[in-house]
Amino acid sequence: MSNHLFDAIRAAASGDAPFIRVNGGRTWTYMDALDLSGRIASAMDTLGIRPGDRVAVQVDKSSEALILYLACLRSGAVYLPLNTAYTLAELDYFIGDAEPRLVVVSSSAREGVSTIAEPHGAIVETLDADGTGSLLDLARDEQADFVDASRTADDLAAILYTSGTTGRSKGAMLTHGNLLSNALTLRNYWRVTADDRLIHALPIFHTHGLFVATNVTLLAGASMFLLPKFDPDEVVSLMAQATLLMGVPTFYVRLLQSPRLDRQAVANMRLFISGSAPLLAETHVEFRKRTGLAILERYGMTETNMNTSNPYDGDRIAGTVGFPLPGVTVRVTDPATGTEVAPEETGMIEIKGPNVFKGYWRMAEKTAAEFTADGYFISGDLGKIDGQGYVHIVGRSKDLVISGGYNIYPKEVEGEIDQLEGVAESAVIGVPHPDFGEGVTAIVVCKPDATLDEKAILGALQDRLARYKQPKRIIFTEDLPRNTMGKVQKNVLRQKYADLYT
Ligand code: MCA
Ligand code: AMP
Repeated sequence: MSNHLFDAIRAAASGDAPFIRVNGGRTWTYMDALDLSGRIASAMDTLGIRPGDRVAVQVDKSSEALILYLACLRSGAVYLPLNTAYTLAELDYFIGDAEPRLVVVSSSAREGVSTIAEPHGAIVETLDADGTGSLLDLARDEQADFVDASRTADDLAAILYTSGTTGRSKGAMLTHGNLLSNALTLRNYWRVTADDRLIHALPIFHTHGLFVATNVTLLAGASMFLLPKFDPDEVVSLMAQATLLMGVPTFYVRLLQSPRLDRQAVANMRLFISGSAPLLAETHVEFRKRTGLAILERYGMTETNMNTSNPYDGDRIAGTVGFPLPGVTVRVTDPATGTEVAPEETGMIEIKGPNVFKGYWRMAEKTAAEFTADGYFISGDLGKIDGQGYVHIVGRSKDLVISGGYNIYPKEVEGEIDQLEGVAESAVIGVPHPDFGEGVTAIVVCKPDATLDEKAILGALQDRLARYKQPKRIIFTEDLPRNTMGKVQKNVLRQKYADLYT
């Protein structure tokens, strides 16, 4: 029997070598991770989890949480990580849609989540940030020598939800083949070896921290310093022992605010990688001036893993996302006609390759709508390929805000605001923000005689939307600018409020 992704992870693992280093705490060897993942997989088997069953996980970052991901791969379950910021109202949709057999949450959330999960027939177990919890209690009594489930390249390894531009969130189905092919490509492209030590400060419920950072580390037999969250001071301190950092642009903006960041601090570091949102050219330039090192920017999506990367050896050009990765085809087409445009011309970025997902969970029509007739995934990002072959992202055709590397779909926030008593309509936009890249901003039109203020609206959103989706500012206005078709002109609003946070 073979398990497509986990067999490769097992083959790269050297038993005594360190895998996870917890700052000021325990070091987990690869053997330790194999042992605990085997026990957890056995415990899930005892609970009745079978290959193909979804396991939803909303827990704080910990070594055990990463090992739970490995246990799911081994048991053939489909791993479904959820942002810890999601409210119960948001969780309700994901659990109803994905119908997980098991939901793992922190013990403080157990009661609330059980009321949602149990009516859907899910079992609820716990895992806390300190590595304790009912799932681990069950695992302790189990055997470590679990027989890994048979999984082919085409079988699902994970479902990651991405918010929908026009309504409900969509579960992107990622296969063992998608994850393994992309991780091997990145490992080779970025020259990651067993000698590398990654500073892992990203959340582990998204592609960046889960697949890019973790799978690449695993497939290189490398190790990681696992931090509970990003803390610039701690990251600068760790650089003396580390070789690699992967982060969103906000990491680099905040690192530059540290007077401790200089050439000496990065003397041991081999590579700084940025992605998930545009890295401002000025951040790239400033970082190079301070450290002597050029940040390597790459471009990816939940649906496709990583698509392009600046080169390891050649010029890493600020404001570009580099070249298509080996095996990945990137083209730019005219959105009106679908025909490929000439170099330097702007159009829709489309992607094809073994990295591209299998489709949206139980949404065959939405899936079909996002692929071209010849099998390219339509990214929703607007860009161009220059004469040297570097890909540039110049905008988005999808109505999306990216704040600190998290995606926020305005439609979802507008839907919540529009339901409030006294609101006539709203438009949610992203405008330049010095820390988060874009700041979520709501422009609200009130009904006559309504007495709403910023505080009242923000208060009402508190339990409805995850914190990062909540607007940083609410602006009241008499009416929204519209084009002749009656569509709100968000570009006009973005221009008008461009200096709000600067
Ligand atoms: C936290 N807050 C945020 C964000 N994060 N608000 C807007 N955008 C955010 N990203 C809220 C907090 O709840 C808090 O609210 C206030 O803003 C300030 O919090 P702070 O302590 O400064 O935040 P933090 O905890 O330091 O987090 C900032 C962060 C974090 C480190 C940038 O958001 C982060 O780790 N982002 C990474 C996201 C990521 O991994 N994206 C990859 C997606 P208050 O104080 O008012 O309560 S994968 C992807 O995009 C594709 C595939 C790709 O290419 O990688
Ligand atoms: P997600 O839905 O979280 O997978 O976010 C994917 C989106 O993030 C892409 O479609 C891009 O719009 C954006 N993105 C990711 N990496 C970059 C980058 N290096 N530069 C600009 N945008 C990026």
